[in-house]
Amino acid sequence: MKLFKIIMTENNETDGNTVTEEKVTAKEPDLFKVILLNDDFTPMDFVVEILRNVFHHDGQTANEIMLDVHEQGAGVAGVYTFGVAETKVYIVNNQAKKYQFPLKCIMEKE
Ligand code: TYC
Repeated sequence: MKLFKIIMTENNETDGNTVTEEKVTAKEPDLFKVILLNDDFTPMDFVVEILRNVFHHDGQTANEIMLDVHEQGAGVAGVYTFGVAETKVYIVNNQAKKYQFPLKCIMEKE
């Protein structure tokens, strides 16, 4: 979905008349980082599976991101438009809850 910004400008013509112009410019949508938070209990394999299945990372990248979260406390799983980010956050938190792991996922505007 593309959003558009409409800019109204007023030009003063040489004859003294004023014409109002409408300029339409494309506006890129806001982007949101989907962030995984570390905890001491969620198994590493579970986080890797989440990164593969929900964020479509390959095995090696999923493992690298998981280890980064494990070592740094938090890490970016992906960057998406609002609705996609919101859905992924919901899926991750829902899966964690289902398997009774404390894994938490949040989103943050870029
Ligand atoms: N720290 C967890 C462990 O040692 C692994 C882990 C990684 C948990 C990333 C959450 O987002 C996370 N089992």
